[in-house]
Amino acid sequence: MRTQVGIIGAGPAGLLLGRLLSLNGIENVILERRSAAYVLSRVRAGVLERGTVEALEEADCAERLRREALVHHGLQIVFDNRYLRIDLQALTGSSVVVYGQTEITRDLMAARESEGSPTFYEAEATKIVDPESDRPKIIFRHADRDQTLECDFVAGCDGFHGISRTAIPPSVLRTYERAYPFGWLGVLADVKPCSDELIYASHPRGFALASMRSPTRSRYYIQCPLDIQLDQWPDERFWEELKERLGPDAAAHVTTGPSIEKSLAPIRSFVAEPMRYGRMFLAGDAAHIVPPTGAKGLNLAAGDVRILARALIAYYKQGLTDLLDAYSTQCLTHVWRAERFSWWMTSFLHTLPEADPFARKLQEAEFAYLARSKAAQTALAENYVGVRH
Ligand code: FAS
Ligand code: PHB
Repeated sequence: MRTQVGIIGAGPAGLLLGRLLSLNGIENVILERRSAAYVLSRVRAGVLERGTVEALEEADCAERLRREALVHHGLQIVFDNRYLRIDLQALTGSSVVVYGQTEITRDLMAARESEGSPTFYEAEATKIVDPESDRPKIIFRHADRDQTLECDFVAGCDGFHGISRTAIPPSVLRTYERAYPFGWLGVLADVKPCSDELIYASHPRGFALASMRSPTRSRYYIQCPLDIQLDQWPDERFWEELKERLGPDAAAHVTTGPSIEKSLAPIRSFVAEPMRYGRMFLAGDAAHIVPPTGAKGLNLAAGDVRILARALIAYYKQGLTDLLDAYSTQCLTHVWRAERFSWWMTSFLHTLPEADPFARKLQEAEFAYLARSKAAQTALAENYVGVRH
């Protein structure tokens, strides 16, 4: 089997890249180890930067988003029950939209289906052969057979647990990591959100986040130890803990109800450099992970893909290689900016399990400075709404 660009992974990065390439007449094949239903069952990101919306517009996949997405001009920070609104629109002239990653995946899958480009589900890539040659190959297992996809380029869009990074020799690959001593317990419920805007809450018992997917569907998270068992967290216990941490004003507006999804996510910062090796390019979580506190993960993936799609289009349409050569450096500038912001938001708002009093006093000082400084609020707002790629 042969194509121009072999894409490993049908998450947002792989699907968006495939769409942008197909719209520009560049053949591509997507290999996804899971079923489409499984990919759609994962509940992940919720907040889109303007750049991500632009990418979906470019991909001609934003029609439903335009209809259903919620535009948010601000967000709330609650610190020990003290409320502070960050006016994103007034401080940056920009806003963010709330539209679930699941819906983006659904829209991109539907577009790919209608354009007829090949996607192999339950097809696990097991090896990338000769990534530094001009004829790299992807070995994959599908329908109980080992098969080979020959291509001009390989896009490793296979997430944190994918295989693409292993195609970079250990002598070349550099990784940077910080694991946090807590996770996020997330709940999705068909109940009215407690607020029109997101609430990021820091409480001595831990962090909490009130988000949403629509005016009738809420998405909530609480910081939790990494070793919890989901069956120790029945809905009632989750709702009580959430309300305690959000503070009395927000808690008074929390509508409880049965969870339709409940999951634990580990929190980590991770970057792999370089994001290119020969004709293999890493994009999205395959190259970097950020704590979801800054709502950057999906947006970084979209940013990588916009840059990679432009580079591949320039190669095939004009024979240019300069954008391909600049890909890793250009992406990593945005990646490290998002890593810093996500680390700062996480350190500011989460309680460390063995937090000493000094650490909590520093967080209190951070909040006090944010509350009185337009410059500090602007810095937060600029990073939250993100940069154009
Ligand atoms: P993905 O991981 O989404 O997709 C990679 C795909 O590759 C998967 O479908 C996988 O099955 C496939 N794959 C892996 N190995 C393969 C192989 N060998 N062969 C073929 N296919 C293979 N971001 C936010 O902004 N906000 C959030 O709240 C948030 N919450 C998250 C919660 C969890 C539990 C996780 C894991 C991530 C969360 N993220 C969040 C980050 C998330 O949204 C990612 O940034 C986003 O999914 C990145 O998309 P991809 O890079 O496409 O990676
Ligand atoms: C979500 O809605 O899932 C969400 C929103 C903002 C974040 C993290 C997750 O920072």
